[in-house]
Parts: sequence; C-alpha cells; structure tokens
Amino acid sequence: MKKDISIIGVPMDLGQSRRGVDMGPSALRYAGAIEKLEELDIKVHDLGDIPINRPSVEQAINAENNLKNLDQVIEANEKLSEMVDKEIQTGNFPLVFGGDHSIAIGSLAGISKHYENLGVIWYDAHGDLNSEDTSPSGNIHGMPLAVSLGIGHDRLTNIAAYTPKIKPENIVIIGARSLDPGEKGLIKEKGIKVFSMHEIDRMGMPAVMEEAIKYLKEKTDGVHLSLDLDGLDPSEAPGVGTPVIGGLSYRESHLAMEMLAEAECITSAEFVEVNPILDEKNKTATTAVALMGSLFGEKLK
Ligand code: NNH
Ligand code: MN
Ligand code: MN
Ligand code: MN
Repeated sequence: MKKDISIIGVPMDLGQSRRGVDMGPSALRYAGAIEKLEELDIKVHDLGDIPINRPSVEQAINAENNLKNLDQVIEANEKLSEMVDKEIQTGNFPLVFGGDHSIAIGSLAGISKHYENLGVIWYDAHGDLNSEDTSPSGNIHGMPLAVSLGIGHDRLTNIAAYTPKIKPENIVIIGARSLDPGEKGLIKEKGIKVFSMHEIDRMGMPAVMEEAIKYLKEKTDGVHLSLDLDGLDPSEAPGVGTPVIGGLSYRESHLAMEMLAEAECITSAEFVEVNPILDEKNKTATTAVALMGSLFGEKLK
C-alpha cells in the first residue's frame, strides 16, 4: 500500500532576489499536480500554503546584506519544519512545493529527526553549499545544503533546535554546473558525492542513477529528493530565477525519476524554484508535475 501524500506549499521568494517564485505552489497546483497523483491511486491531502511574512520597509533598509531576509526565512522554515514533522508522524509522505530553495532548510529540519541516516539527492545546477562568508549574492537559497550540514549562521543551522541535520557522506548532488569557489572547497573537504554535468555526459543518466541509488541505499534509512527545477536545461524549464545553460534534459530527468520509483527509496520530496512570471505558459510547472508522476510510479502502473 502506498502512503498518503501530504502537500505543503511554501510561497517563499525571500531566499533570493527575483520576485515571482512565491507563485510556485499555485503554478504546480494549476499544472495538475494533485490530479496527477490521484490518477496514480494515491490519496492526497493538500494542506495549503504556509503564510509568509514579508520584511517591513525598515527591516529591508537595515538588512544584513549577506543573509537577505534572515528573520523571515527563519520564521517560514520553523513553520515548515513543524508541519513536515507532523505529517511524518501521521505516516504520510511529505511533498513540499516551493518557493525558492531556502525552504529545504525547513524540510530537512522536520524530516531528518525521523531518520538515523537520512540520504539526500540534490538535483540542481548549483551546490547550495554557500554560507554568509562565501556567498556571492547573500541569497539564502544558495545556502540550504550547507546549513543542513551545520555550516552557516547559528540561527539557520539550529532551526528545529538541533544540528546538523545531515551527514556529508549521505548526500548526492546531481546536475551541478555552477559551483562557487567556496562550494568547491567544501565538496572537496567533506568528500561530497557530485555527479556534475561532466559525469552525466560521460556516464549517461542510467549509470549515474544506478550508482547514486546504490551509494545511498547501502547506508541510509530514508532519502529526501530536493529537486530544483534549474537542474534541468533552461530550454525545457525556463521558469527559474537562475538558469544555467547545459542542463539536464526532460528525458534524462524523467528517467531519473523512474529509476527512483523502481528503487522505492524516496521517503520525502520537494520541487522548488518554479517561477511562473519567468516561465513560458507554465511549462516549468508542467514539467515538474510530469516528473512527479514518474517519481510516484506512473510507468509502473
Ligand atoms: N551559487 C549562487 C548563490 O549562492 C546561486 C544559487 N542559486 C540557486 N541555487 N538557484 O540553486 O547565490
Ligand atoms: Mn537550489
Ligand atoms: Mn537524522
Ligand atoms: Mn539551482
């Protein structure tokens, strides 16, 4: 019996600087996410969207520059963490709709307390391994993986009152092609497994996914999929704030999701960075929904 899915929307755009990604949860629902999952005979509970407080004019003016909107990002992630935690306690599969990628901090905070060794698949053009010391932008959406490792501002790393959430050896990054110098240093130092576009070009997606799944299955007791739509090529997912050319195709991503479904290893997931204002006819959200279908076993039915 498949678990019920609990959908939690996080209309957050404060972890980066381009407006519009706060409409991601609506775009994903509009593209038919719930209908798609129900077609697969899964019971879906749509819990709606978490309320996001915007900074006051005064706060915006006095903002600490290398951690933009820190208070609001923390507040939203605390709420998300509690909701995700509660859904896992209920026995449901948490499926989080972003919002920018800073919300992975709250997802992982709520999820990881239920696992000894939570694995993470970070499907992204970026590493999201910056801290306030290495970030070129001050955008917290470039930091969630580092924060979850316990690296970064105390108030971020201590969301849900424990740190770290994950171990470096339980992470696999897939699709990376834009890493900042500080991120490259951290990947080396911590020995984080990365399948960059170079490896994907050389090995092909089937071998990459086989290896990633084997790597995580051996040592983890659950795997969270954090899928940033900018992992895909901008020609196929144009509605993202920081597109990087040379990305994963729809077919490769589709296959990756199918292989995850076959391996039955994913225990929670989030789809982030869908920005309908930058999109072409909701193409990016539509792609995300198709990928959800594959992840939840469309082909196996
Ligand atoms: N690495 C850059 C930064 O820290 C860009 C991050 N942008 C993302 N990450 N979309 O997935 O600002
Ligand atoms: Mn990201
Ligand atoms: Mn844990
Ligand atoms: Mn990204």
